[in-house]
Amino acid sequence: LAMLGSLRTALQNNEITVHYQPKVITAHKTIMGMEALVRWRRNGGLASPADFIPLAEDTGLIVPIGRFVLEESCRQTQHWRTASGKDVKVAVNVSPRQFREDDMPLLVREVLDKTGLPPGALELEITESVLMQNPEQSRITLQDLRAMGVTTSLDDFGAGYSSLSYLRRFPIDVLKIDKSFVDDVPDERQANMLVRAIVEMAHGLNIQVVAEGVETKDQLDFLHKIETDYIQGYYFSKPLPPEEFEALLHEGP
Ligand code: G
Ligand code: G
Ligand code: MN
Ligand code: NA
Repeated sequence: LAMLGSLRTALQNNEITVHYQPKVITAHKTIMGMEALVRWRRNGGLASPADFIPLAEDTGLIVPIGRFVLEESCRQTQHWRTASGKDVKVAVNVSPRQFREDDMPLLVREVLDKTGLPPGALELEITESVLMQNPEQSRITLQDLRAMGVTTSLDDFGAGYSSLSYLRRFPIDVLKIDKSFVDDVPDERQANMLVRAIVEMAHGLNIQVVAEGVETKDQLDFLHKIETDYIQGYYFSKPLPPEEFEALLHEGP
């Protein structure tokens, strides 16, 4: 309850902030974009979204917080694109409740117009559970987003009750292979087989693949060998505050 009280005032007190984790092109090791990850400056530390997103989701506070994260990360990304001349793209997590808002695509349109970010430089990350709970509305929302030129990725793929049929039934552009699979490559044969099959299948459906939670060179080498398009994980960088991400972007090739 104490947390709820302070979460209600977090936005107006400028306590909500966004960190960025690079996504790297596996074949070239160059940064293609980043995932925006919300943080809450609280009691002198940084609260992790795992601790407050569920509460925000239950109370509806996720709607204004999500709107802030979307606008802030689009604004920041467009600034970096102009300042660096690099064609980077930002991926923003959208919670189930946010995704179900009727005017979600309209909000996205407004944020793109306001920040000047081209639609193709925005990706929205959703989870399978959203599609499961609300297939009809989800399809319409995803189609609206695609018509706008915004791409969509399926986060934590394989962690839940994944159904391959989603990939055929919904307009999804990218799969993010859950860290729990990535953790077990290249040492466990079954994980290797699964990840390889996911990548092949996705490519067959014209879907790109990101591996999440990559921490070692051995994982990277395996994922490169099986042609995983993009890598995200501590091996390259943890999520960084904007100043540090900017430095990383400038030092890259
Ligand atoms: O950095 P990590 O602790 O950042 O994130 C933990 C979880 O919180 C992840 O599952 C991530 O998808 C989720 N998350 C991070 N940022 C956001 C956000 O802005 N909105 C929503 N809905 N979830 C987020
Ligand atoms: O659910 P989602 O995929 O959005 O969650 C991303 C979460 O994973 C964030 O909490 C982020 O900080 C964390 N993360 C990103 N890369 C790594 C990694 O290489 N190792 C670990 N342990 N966590 C990671
Ligand atoms: Mn995510
Ligand atoms: Na994710």
